Amino acid sequence: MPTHLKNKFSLVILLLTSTILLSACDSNNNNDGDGVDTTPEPAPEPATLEFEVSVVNATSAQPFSPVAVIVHTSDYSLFEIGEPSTTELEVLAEGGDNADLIAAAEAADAVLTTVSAEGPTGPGATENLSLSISEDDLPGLSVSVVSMLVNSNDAITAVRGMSLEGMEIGDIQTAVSISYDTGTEANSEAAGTIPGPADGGEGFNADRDDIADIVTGHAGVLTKDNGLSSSILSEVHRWDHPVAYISVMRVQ
Ligand SMILES: [Ca+2]
Ligand SMILES: [Ca+2]
Repeated sequence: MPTHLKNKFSLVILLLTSTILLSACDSNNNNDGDGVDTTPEPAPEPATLEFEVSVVNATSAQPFSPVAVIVHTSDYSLFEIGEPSTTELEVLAEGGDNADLIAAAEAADAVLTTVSAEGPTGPGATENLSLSISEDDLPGLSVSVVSMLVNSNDAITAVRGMSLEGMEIGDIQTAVSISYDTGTEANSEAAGTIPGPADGGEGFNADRDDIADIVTGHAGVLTKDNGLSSSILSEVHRWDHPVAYISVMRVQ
């Protein structure tokens, strides 16, 4: 081969070798040969959903004890109609203290989170409480809400298991909430037995002296103005209709 051709041939070999080496280097860039970088992206953080729970006290003279909100799956229930109350619900229903109920809920596998109002909610007032829930936890989740009518022996209002699934931003669900008798204390209305401002009497008592030791719809109160002379209550403490509006709105 003439010298000038030999030099040209060497140059071609050198260029080819360089191209192969560069190609080899490129294979470390995960472009699969199609120019698209396939390096795995870090998984996105799950979105945080925000809900607001509102409780409107629709009574004339029954302050609500600090509202308790529990977010849970279908394996949790505040109570069952016709079944005995738990002791922690009895404590709430007779004295307005939700600490035991919240603690028991927090210890349950089926409960994701709880929130408590910081104080009572007066007649005509509204309590608003915020909930933050990871989007990944939403499937199967419901919210339950409970509070005592404090000028009573053991009356509560509650919503049990309002589903959060499928709620879009701006969606609102509202329950017209009735009252329940927890069946853990006789409805004597007697002085010394009612913890609210109408009496300032006893709260929780472990005795169960009600007509039946089961949770039922509440029959309301009689009061001294309606013939029960031993009652510490007057007609303003009565109710014969639903006692609360309980709403859940998704805000984020
Ligand atoms: Ca009762
Ligand atoms: Ca009791």
